[in-house]
Amino acid sequence: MLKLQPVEIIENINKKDFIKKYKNKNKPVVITKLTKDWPALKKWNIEYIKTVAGDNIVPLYDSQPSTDRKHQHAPAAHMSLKSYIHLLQKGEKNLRMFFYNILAEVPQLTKDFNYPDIGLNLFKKLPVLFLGGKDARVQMHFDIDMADILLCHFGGKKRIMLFSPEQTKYIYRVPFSFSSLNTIDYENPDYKTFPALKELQGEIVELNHGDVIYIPSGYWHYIMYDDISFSMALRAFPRRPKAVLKLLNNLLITRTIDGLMRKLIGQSWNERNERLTITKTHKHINMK
Ligand SMILES: O=C(O)CCC(=O)C(=O)O
Repeated sequence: MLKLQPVEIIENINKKDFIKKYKNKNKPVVITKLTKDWPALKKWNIEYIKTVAGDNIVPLYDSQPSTDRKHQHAPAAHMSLKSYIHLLQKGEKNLRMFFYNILAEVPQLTKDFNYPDIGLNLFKKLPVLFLGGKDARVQMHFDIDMADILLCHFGGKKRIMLFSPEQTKYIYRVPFSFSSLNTIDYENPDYKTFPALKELQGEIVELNHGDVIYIPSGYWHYIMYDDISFSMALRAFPRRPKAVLKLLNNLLITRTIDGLMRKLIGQSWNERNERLTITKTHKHINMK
């Protein structure tokens, strides 16, 4: 097993303490009562989502690594939300709804929650929804926009592993991507093939209906769905110059180069990056 500490869990917190204890320290925390006054706490379950948005055609993503010239973030399928939910209820676990824009696609849901005043400058135009089936997995990644995230969870259980940006050197980050090597099983790490994982130190927590987790900017996360469930992410874009530069670099340079190289040389670009992932990561442990 990886070295994982429990994420701190609190009931509630005021703005001043949140900024001091968590935001300024880039420290994740789960807040269990932040949603206590939201209509969503009573209303939001999978059947309700089906009622309000069942006819919407939604893009679905799988966890397959992108190969050849396929873009890293291309959807694997499209179907109506009610057909998708039906698939999930029959045991589908590979297809997930990812970054679905609530304001644009299901504005009715915006009446069911508010933007907590806890010291994050939350961007009100981009509440997004993530939905997946029991046993779905979200690959280890960090968010390209370097946002501070409040992930508000509903409908069942999900577990999250978190790793700070300082742990990047042990995580097998694939160059020109925002994720780690897809062949790694973080739940049953193969230390022989991936010895740097022995050095990796992170945190883990289980989220239940109504819980909110604060994921600081640049944090790696790996998600395990234990039930059919969904989360809404509220995000605050970075303001500190270092994080803004990272965001611009991710969006304008890293992503552009990756897209161009995939188009130009296809699969050999992916293979080159996978090889580099191993050599670069193993340099860190050999230097110790
Ligand atoms: O909960 C999920 O399915 C994914 C959430 C996530 O990866 C994110 O907010 O960046």
